[in-house]
Amino acid sequence: MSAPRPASATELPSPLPRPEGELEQLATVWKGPKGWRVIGEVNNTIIGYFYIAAAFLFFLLAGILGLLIRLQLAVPGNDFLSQDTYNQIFTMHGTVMMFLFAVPAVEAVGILLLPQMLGARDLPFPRLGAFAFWAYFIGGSVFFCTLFFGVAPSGGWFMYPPLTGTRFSPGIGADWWLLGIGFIEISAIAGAIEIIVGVLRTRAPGMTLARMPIFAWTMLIFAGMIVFAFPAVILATILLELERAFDWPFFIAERGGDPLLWQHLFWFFGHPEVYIIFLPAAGMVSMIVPTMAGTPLVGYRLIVVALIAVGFFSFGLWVHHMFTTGIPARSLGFFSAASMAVAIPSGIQVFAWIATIAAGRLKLPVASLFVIGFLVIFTLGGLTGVMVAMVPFDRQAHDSYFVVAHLHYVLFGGMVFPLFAAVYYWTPAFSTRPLSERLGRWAFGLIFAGFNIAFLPMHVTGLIGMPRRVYTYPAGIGWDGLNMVSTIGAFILAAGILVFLIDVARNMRLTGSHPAGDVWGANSLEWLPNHEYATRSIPRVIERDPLWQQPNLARDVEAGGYYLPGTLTGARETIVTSPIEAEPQYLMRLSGPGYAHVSAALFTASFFLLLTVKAVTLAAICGVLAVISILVWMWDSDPPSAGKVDIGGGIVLPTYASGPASHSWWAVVILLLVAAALYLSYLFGFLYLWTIAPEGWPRRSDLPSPASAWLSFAAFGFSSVLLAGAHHLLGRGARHTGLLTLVLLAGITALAGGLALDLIGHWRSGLRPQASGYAAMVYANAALQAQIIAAVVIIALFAVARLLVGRLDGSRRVVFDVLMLLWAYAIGQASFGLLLTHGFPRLVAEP
Ligand SMILES: [Cu+2]
Repeated sequence: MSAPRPASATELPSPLPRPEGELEQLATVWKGPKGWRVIGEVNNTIIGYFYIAAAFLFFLLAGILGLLIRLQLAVPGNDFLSQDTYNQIFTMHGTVMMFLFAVPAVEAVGILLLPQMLGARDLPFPRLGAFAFWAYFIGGSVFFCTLFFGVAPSGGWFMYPPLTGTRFSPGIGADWWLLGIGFIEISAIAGAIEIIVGVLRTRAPGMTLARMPIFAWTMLIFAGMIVFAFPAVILATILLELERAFDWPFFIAERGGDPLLWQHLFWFFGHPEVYIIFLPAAGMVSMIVPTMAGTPLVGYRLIVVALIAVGFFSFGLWVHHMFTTGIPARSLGFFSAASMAVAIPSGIQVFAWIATIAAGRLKLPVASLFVIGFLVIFTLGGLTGVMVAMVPFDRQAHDSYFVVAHLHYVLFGGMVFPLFAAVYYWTPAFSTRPLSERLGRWAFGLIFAGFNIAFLPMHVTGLIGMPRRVYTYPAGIGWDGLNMVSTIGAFILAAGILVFLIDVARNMRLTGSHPAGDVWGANSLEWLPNHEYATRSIPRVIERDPLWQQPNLARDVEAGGYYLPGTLTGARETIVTSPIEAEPQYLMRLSGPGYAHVSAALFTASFFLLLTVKAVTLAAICGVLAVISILVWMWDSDPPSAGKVDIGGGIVLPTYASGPASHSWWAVVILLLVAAALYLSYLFGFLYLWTIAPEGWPRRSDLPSPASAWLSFAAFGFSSVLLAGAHHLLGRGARHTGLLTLVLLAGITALAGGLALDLIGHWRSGLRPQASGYAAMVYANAALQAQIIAAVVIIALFAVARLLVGRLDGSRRVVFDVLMLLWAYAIGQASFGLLLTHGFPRLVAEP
């Protein structure tokens, strides 16, 4: 390790002895429920464990499916699995790995590590994090079980129509995918919102953005990418499900739809998805390498820039998955060049790690071995990536085993190896001892060798012509030996994972109260002494590698010498800081354990799953119960101010914030970005179908009379006047409660009425959603507006209820602020929808 520099002067730590009973009180407030009641726990440490365990379970299950695939392909002409079963198994292998393992596993590591790493007691919305976990776990388990009943989806993990339309996939397998995955994406978005607000607003005082650990940077970018990428696939699943359930022909070419629209929407999500998984894994590597090399990370700022560049550019690459679909040559050139260019910022990171290793002396525990394995395998995957980015090569390799090899090198190398490194590295921060070095070396050796034996030959298998997704092949065309080798490799890989499992099981048996702690001589805050309440006091960060540059930090933090050494309001608390400079702003009170968010997750999952099996009445009941659960959960979530408190070091903070300063306001703004991304995806689809199939579009005489659109506009305008009025009235005090209630109710009525008028106009002009891709898009607009408007109506009624019982007023107003934001957004989006579905067709229509 480089010689620790002395800390520069700060006002902390305070030398005062801490008051009697302070520590006991802190521990009591954070003490979690025991026994079965633990399902109500919301503390990130517990939820993080659950999350990681569940993600790993799905990894094992999908891995077993991979082994079944390899068994079937081991010899030519095999009848071990039937063709239909094989199709379900490879579809579920890909789907579960991507949606139920990779993204949740990364989110899980974030939820577990971020608070400690940032110096927060917990992330800002503990119940939202717990809700995201339960929704994912319940929904994912049911989704996986469809395999046992032979009703799993079988159209491949990217679910291309027309194969997945009702004509070629008549059963409910595709519906499971669409509703199940759409739902699990919602849980990923909930987690992403928590992570963004957590990273930006709950860092320890003094941890400016430039001092933030790289892992936190990558989680921030990860979550930001989820916000913009996932809505595209959510929209795609909504459209395809509408087509399957009600025959709205978005993807049916004969009726003015286009199956390629699915591919665009899917890969607009699917390509960034690769980086969504990879960036946090790279962030983990950027934490492990400096510790193991004993020297600060080389090129911190350059890495941050590279990360942002990768995140940004990855949104401009989706068409490279569609090179063989007849895209115009000019676009091919652009997307080909962009795909090769993204190797540059990715390469910057690789070189920064190599430079860091060269600058220090690398210790080689198992965590480092997995990092080296990652560097080798991911670099190879990157190289084949540059190859398939070239259009002529891709034409040959497309849909062959070459691509299967490439994607496993990128995903397994880029994500699973770093994840194993992370588990070996961070176990002592949470467990009484590190994992076994001896078993770990065996696990690494088997996994590394098995992986390469399984996937390296596949490059050749693909190049000599074996297509992916065939369930068997004839003997004697040169594929037999290679496939057998791949199968043997897969089982060696599985043996390595078994060794790892045995090690983890042995480690978990040794329970004890104190984590082993900083066994590697690390530099970041998660290695401070760690309890249920995180650290005893929240440090002031003055350098980028605090544990190296402030040598007494651990001792002083544990002695309560820094901020918030106890509880000031008797609740779970953490400090909210400013987003860039991390200056303390207010004390946030966090929600404790409860069950409403668990029942919300249960009923939301039931709603989607029952809808799949067409149990509409039951689904509706579950939907209502889900909304009620959410409202119960929200009822206590906006406690009144508890006055000003002294967090130590002479800093006095308020205990309440509203408007743009509050963490809730930030969360809602991010939610609105999600909504806007969803609507932009829709706008893309609408215009795309217009450019592809203008013949399905109406003539001017078929369009609804402009009167209905003007009436809708008037209703939305009236609603916005009432919105402004409500805002004004709340500021004027309690005398106006009755009038305010009236204004709110009239405002949401005008909003919903405007949408109804719009729909009536289209319906009366004779337009039916089944008629054409255009018609289906017009009604899809109404469906999207209805979603947002329903949310506004529910929250408005919730606000009215709080107003009437005195839980909402001019100062205790977070719920009201949330309503205002959503309401204003709903008016904007609905008005835009009018322009799009009434104005635009009129503009382009033939007379
Ligand atoms: Cu891609």
